[in-house]
Amino acid sequence: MISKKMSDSLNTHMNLELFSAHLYLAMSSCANEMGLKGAANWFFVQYREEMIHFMKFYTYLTDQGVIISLLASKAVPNKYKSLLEMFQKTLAHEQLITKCINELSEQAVQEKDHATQIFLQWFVTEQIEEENNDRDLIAKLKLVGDNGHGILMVDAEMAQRVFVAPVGSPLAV
Ligand code: OFO
Repeated sequence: MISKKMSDSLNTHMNLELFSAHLYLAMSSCANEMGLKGAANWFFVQYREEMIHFMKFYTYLTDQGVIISLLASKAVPNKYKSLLEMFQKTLAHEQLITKCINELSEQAVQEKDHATQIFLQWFVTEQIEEENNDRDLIAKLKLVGDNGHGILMVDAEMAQRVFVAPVGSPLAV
């Protein structure tokens, strides 16, 4: 049985995953408007991944008999100067998510909540990949700077990203 304190913390984080989805959907729209169709695709795939993360929390909580609370979502930024700025903001956001996941894991350990510890393990690993992807793209975008041809090459690479629903994921949105 999950404690009220633990389920409240997971519920709060579930809403943050939904915020992440909205953040990246808005970035997809911005990239599209900048003419960067590959980046628009990359952020749209990221949006779909965040919806899976959201649904993983939703399913875990409902499977534990918790009635979830959807909080009013905050407006997300939708103005960026460059693709580099978008990825710098993305990395900062993912570092925040990593910190939150680590705090949730710590709470689960303190409460000796083994089920929640196991549930969170997937996210601990996932966050390494999330941050690493962002750092790679930031490094490439810094290398090309303002060179339009270089940006289009990075954009073409981002067009290759394909959404793959994780095995056993609750919902492929
Ligand atoms: Fe759900 O990992 Fe990003 O936010």
